[in-house]
Amino acid sequence: MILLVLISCKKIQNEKEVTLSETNTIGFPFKLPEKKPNRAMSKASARNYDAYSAPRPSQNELYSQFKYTELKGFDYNNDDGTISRRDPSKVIFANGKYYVWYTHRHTPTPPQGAEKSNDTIPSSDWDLADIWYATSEDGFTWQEQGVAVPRPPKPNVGWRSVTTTDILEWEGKYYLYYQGFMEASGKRGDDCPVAVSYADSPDGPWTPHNKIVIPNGAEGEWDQYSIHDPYPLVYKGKIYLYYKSDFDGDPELVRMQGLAIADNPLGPFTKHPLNPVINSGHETTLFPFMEGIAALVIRDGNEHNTVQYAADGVNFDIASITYLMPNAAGPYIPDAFTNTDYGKGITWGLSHFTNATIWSQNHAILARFDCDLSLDIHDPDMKRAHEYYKPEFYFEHGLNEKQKNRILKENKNRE
Ligand code: AAL
Repeated sequence: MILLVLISCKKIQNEKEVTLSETNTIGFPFKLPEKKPNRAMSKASARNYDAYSAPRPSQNELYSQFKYTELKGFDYNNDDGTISRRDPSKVIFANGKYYVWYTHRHTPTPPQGAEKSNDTIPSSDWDLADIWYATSEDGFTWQEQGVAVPRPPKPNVGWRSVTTTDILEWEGKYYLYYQGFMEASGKRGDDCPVAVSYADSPDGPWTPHNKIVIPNGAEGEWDQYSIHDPYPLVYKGKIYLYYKSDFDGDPELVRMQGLAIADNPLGPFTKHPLNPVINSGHETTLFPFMEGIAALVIRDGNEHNTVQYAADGVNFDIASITYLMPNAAGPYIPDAFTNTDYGKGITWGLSHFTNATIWSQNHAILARFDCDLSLDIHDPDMKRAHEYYKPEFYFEHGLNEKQKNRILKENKNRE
């Protein structure tokens, strides 16, 4: 009986498929239809209309290339690894200039790993760090202003290192969220909760709240150890704070992103029951877009190198696939805190390059990225779906010794 139904369904299905495809009496049109044509379509042809806001990347508002500019104004002590600047916040415009905050490490030596670390020797590039800030007239040349949030005295949250900060403007006051380390990163993983400091002016002074505002998850939960890259936006009249966590344990950490929501910058924050809401990516970068939230999902996970979109700020889909995405991007988002119901998107920001020279001088540098993920501009030179890399660029990404030996062995076995 069951077999009969299956055969008849298959038959119906086959019949249906047969009949549908039979409707395609002519081939797919030469001129790419702007709208989804009413014809039988393969999954891929249908997806080109269902999954993207336009059938061409050049017309897809959430597709962009990324262009990079070296910044002026930051000294890295001849790149000897003793000075590092990384994980920039979102850029804001206030008092007629741009502001950015970032992790600043100035230590006697480059990072030496958890074993060799001590009160002055850093374990990692973001160990023994404080949060500094800089301002700029044009976003290319920056004036470093100095420390904004120093490490608090022991045993306050963040006494070992305060890093990876991001800014929120709420009811005329400013809030800096940051990772607060209570031990050298790497001793027991990159474990830390999130803390916050507040001020009436972007120039400070900043008052530490000295309490954990985004706690680690319960034992056994995905975010039980690390709450990283706190990233607040104002959305639907509330604070939507996205964050990353590293889980599943070493050696191959899994990175995903979650959401915590609050009505007050000092909390309580409620973690969204559907967390994680983004299944890939590393540092968090998101912005209001149309009635929803868009996200840059950079490295790590099946959906790395994608721009994603959630019309509700929670359920993200891939909106485009791109490349050379900015690491730890802090965009300039004019409507990040305006509680907009129709976000306009982004065109530039700051990002970082880690291990800017060699591991023995391990340090990171800040850089500027530009893109066209904005409804207000249309820059065709940002919307090309290909880059012509020189052979050297590919040969730089060469085989390692282990791979070469494997191939040599395979060749030997073939003889
Ligand atoms: C970055 C961020 C967090 C991590 C470390 C410093 O990429 O994800 O800040 O803790 O790496």
